[in-house]
Amino acid sequence: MKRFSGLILIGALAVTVAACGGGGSGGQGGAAAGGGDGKIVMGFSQVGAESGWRTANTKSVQEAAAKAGIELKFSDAQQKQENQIKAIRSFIQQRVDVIAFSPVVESGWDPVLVEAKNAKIPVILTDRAVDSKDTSLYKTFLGSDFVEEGKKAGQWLVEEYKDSTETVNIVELQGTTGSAPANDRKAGFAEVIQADPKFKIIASQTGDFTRAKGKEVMEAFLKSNPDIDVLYAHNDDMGLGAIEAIEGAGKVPGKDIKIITVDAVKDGMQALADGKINFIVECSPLLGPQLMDLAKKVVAGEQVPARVVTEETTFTQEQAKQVLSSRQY
Ligand code: GYE
Repeated sequence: MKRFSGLILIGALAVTVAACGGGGSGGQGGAAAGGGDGKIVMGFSQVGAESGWRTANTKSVQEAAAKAGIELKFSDAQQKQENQIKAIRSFIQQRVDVIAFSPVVESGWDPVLVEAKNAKIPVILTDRAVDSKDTSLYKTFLGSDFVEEGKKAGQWLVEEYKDSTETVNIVELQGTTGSAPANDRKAGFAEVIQADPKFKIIASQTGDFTRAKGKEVMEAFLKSNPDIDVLYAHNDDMGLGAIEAIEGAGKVPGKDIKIITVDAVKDGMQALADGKINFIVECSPLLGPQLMDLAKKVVAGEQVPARVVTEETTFTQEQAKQVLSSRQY
């Protein structure tokens, strides 16, 4: 799928030479890997493996690439922006056909995106957005509407306490600091609950989207706040960690402290069906098939929509019981 250029010829020659020499490690660059067989080569920089959502997302991307006949160069950034920037630079050097990545935080991407643009390699944002003013730095953004997710969490809470006049003390476990889902889920939730002054966020801190950090921060919340009514966790994993902390403090999750989370991964849905979580806003990690479709179009030079939003729902405890066995992740 490469444009013709002297470089490609040299690349092809290099592969031939390597193959003749009995090398053929398969770890060559885009031109080499894609050389001859017309296969699209995608460089994908994943955030990490911080949550059940992320694991399901990685699986979806890998399976969809294999199914679509796209060669995937997968790189795990271990939640570090510098690792993602390094991976993207390496994809540019390897001259892959398309770069897709899920930016760990929103800011600070312009320089490396300009490098990709100058190298004429199209970029697709997957799952999370960047805050670059120049939207020509990427072709499209595929992922959820995180503000909407935060709003849905807030709307459930408003409904749940509609007959109560007492203060509702809320603690919030935020996702990774500076990430789009943390920023947006916080904003959407705040926007909805601020309409009624009885809702008070008495503590809000990051749990980095992990179970371990969710537990640790919830333990601290419980120590300094004896009167917590509600926990809003930006993902299931932090909520599940917090449940351990709540039980450890001798309280009953789902009853003494009501819990709202986002994602709807298996373990979260199980806890919801078991009555330990009260409400989950779904965020689908199954972005692989749509990503591969978009990649094919972008590489072929076709127009794609600037934004592709994933369709999602919400789950109550009753609904979780009904759908649990048929969940894919
Ligand atoms: O909600 C969380 C994960 O970016 C939507 O990242 C994703 C979020 C997801 O770690 O569990």
